[in-house]
Amino acid sequence: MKIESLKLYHIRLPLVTPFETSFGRIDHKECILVELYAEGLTGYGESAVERDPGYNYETTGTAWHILKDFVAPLILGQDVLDAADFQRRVKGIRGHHLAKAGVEMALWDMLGKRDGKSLKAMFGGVRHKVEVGVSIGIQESAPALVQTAEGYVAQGYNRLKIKIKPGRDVADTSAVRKAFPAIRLQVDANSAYSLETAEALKPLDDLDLLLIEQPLFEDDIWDHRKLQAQFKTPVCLDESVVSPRHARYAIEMEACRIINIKPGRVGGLSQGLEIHEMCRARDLPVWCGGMLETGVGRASNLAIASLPGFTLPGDISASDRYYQRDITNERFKLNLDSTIDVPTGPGLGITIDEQALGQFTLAKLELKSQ
Ligand code: OSB
Ligand code: MG
Repeated sequence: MKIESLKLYHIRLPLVTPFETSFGRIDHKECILVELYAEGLTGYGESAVERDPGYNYETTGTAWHILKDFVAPLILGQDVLDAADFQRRVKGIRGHHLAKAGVEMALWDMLGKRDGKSLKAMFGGVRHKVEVGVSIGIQESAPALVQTAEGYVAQGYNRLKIKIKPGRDVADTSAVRKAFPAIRLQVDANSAYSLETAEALKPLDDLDLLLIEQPLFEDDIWDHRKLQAQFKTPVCLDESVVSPRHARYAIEMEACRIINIKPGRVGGLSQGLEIHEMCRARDLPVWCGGMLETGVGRASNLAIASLPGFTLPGDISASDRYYQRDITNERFKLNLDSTIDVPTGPGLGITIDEQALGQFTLAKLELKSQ
C-alpha cells in the first residue's frame, strides 16, 4: 500500500490506580499512537513505550525521534506490501523495537481493513476468547496487596501476577498464596535481582507459582540459566528476549521454560509470530505480556494471544482495570471465566474515540509524502 501520511500522537492517559514496579511508580500511561493513511484507509498502531527508560531504554521521546526522523522517510510515498516488507525497510535502524512495532501494527490494521480480515484471521488464531490475568503493582504492604488481589478475584480474574522487588518478595507472595490457595499465581521482578540477591527468592519455589518472570538483568540470559537450574518453578523471560534470536539463545541455554511474548519488545507482530512458532515447535509455553496498552495495543495483544501456542493466561486485563476512559470506542470486558473476547472486526477491530484522543494528546505530528 502506498503510504500517504503518517501521524504521531504522544498521548497520556490517567490510570485508574497507580502502577508500581521494581523500576518505579506511575499514575499516568504515556505512549505513542501511530496513524497511517493509504489508499483511502486508515490504520492505527501503538508504540507501547513509556515516558521513562525504566522497563527498557526506549521512551516516548526516543520513539518520537526514531519514528519521525528514521522510520517515516523509509515508508512515506513508498508502496509497503506487508509486515515483512516493512521489516526489511527498517532493518537498518538498530533496536528501538517498541517504536517500530507501532508502525507495523498500523500496517496490519490497514491490510486487514483492505482485505476484510481480522488480525486473528490473518495470524491463524484458533480461539474466540483468550484466558487473561491481572498484573498487580507493588502495594503499600502485604495486607494491602491481599486486599487489592481480593478485589480482582471478585471481578473474576483467576490468574494473578504480583510485581516483586528485593525486600518485597517472599512475604508478599506468601500472603497472597495463603489468601488464595488455589489461584494461578506468578511473580515478576523486572530485572531487580542479581544471581546473588536472588538467593532470597528460594522460598518462592514452594508456593506453587506458575512462573517467576525476569528475575535477573535484562541483558543476562546466561545467569538466568544458572538460576533456572536451581528452581523447580519455571523461569519466564520478558526483558531478555528482544528478538527471535534471543528466544533461541534462551531456549538453547535452558535459561527459561516459558517465554512472555510482547510483540513490541521483539520488534513487531511478525517477530512475535516467529517466536510463537519457534516455541510451539519445541513445546515451550508462551503467553502474551502487556505494557498497560490502550485499547489499540490491547486489541493486537488479544489477536496474537488467540494462537494455539499461547497456553498460559495473558497480561491482558479488561479496559476498566487500566482506564476510566480509553482512546477506543470499544471497551474490553472480562467474561465470567476469566477470558476476554478476541476482536472480530477487520484489522484490529477497533475504532478511535476522537474526542478522547484529543483530550489525551500532548503532541501531534503529521508527516506526508511529497
Ligand atoms: O514487565 O510485564 C511487565 C507493564 C509495563 C511494563 C512492563 C510490564 C508491565 C506489566 C503490566 O506487568 C501488564 C499489563 O499490561 O497489564
Ligand atoms: Mg514483565
